[in-house]
Amino acid sequence: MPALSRRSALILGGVGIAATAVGGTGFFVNQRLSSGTSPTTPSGSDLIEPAEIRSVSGALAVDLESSPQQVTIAGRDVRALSYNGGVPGPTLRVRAGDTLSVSLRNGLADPSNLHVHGLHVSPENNGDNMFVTVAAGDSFDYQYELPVNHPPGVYWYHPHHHGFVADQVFGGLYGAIIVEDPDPIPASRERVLVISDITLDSTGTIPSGTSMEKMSGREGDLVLVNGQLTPSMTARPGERERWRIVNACVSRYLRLRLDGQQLSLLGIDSGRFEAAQEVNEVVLAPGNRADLLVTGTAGTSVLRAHTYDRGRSGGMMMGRESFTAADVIALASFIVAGDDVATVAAIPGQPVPRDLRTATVTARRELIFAMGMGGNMSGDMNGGMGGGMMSATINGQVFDATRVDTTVQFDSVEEWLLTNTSPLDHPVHLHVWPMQIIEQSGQPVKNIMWQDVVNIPARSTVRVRIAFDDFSGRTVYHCHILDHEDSGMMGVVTAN
Ligand SMILES: [Cu+2]
Repeated sequence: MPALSRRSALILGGVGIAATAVGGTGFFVNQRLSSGTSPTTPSGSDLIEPAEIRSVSGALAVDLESSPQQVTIAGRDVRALSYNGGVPGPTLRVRAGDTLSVSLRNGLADPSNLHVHGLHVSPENNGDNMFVTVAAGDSFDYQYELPVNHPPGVYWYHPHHHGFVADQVFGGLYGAIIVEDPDPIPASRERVLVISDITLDSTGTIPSGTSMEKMSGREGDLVLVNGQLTPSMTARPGERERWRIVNACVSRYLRLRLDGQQLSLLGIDSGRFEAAQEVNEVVLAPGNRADLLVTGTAGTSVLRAHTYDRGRSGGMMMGRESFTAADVIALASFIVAGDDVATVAAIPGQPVPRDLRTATVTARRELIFAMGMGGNMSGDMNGGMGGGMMSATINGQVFDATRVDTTVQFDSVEEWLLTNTSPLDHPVHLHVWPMQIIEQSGQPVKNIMWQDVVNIPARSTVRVRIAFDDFSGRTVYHCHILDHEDSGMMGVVTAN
């Protein structure tokens, strides 16, 4: 099977081709477009990165305004939601020990707030406080003090007001946060790739999800990189690039491949590996991030999202029976040409990650993530899924901001068994404190794996350990399929 030429990659990434067979192994399906529409900009335009704002002398102060804006997405004029006029919002670059101050103005018609996803900062007061409501038209000043030993890596920000999260993120509200390395990792170029998905109707408006879409977790028709449809990147052979990848999709899992190129994974979320790992693919659940090194090999490669099976509905209510989509989606092209570049310097060794497998555990508990009929067909459930037909619960309960579900002892290590009884995967996110994955489906994990979004496959279990240190206070854990979170699959945890 011949390699995809740049031209065919552009065509495949473009419009109007429903499906093109590739080598008989399957179908390479073009991104779906809403019927009756066609983008005005050809794909393959250069990747544009979000504006960047860097901390200076230990401080970064930024004004963020969320508002409905006319923006260009996938080459079309679209009415979307935006931070500071862009989709994504600006990239915030900070260092361990910095103070990040964000003055959020909510220019939306609905309540909102801000979550700095993955940052190890206080959840109290004007920190990463999930109980803050910023009403339409109001402002709120957040201040985040990063510890001096804050892990470097890729983080992100997005709204987190219960009941509105999926709509606001799907609408375009997300941006990257980079915590720089104390010792730089040599790379010829750094790129921020915020991957999101979106659906546009014929008028360039983002439709609100149907109740069926919300039940399964909505997936947009278009998968974008920095708001662009199949942009292109160029490099020279031998160049080592550093890609900061964010999965900002509301529900879509990304099984990313860049065949033909050498990929080396520095870490996932705040979990930096002791040594970079050579990989063929990277799977990111909604909310996960990858810190990836790409060393250029001459030729054109296509960054693709391959199929990922996140389960089956098994129920008559679901819009789709299976989420094993046949589609392989082209996200971007990577064109490596020109003279070879001299080999770049070696990657400096990274600290040995903390390992809680030998820690003293003060408490063990189980969280059961379940979906099902709510047992109340009258439509007055708290779930907010419409019609009151579906429940998305943790330990049998939907979210209640006035209830504390889990009280942990500050400065202790706990072991949590995360159990998913439902036929769909749930990516579980705990704020403030990252989780070390120690067991998957009853099998011990050999490597030291730290993540802040941990996928619990359908009808499966994952065991994690958590060190509730550095910050006390009240925050949340929830499913990062944001439609599930909005429907109630979220709980409150207090460390004190
Ligand atoms: Cu879920």
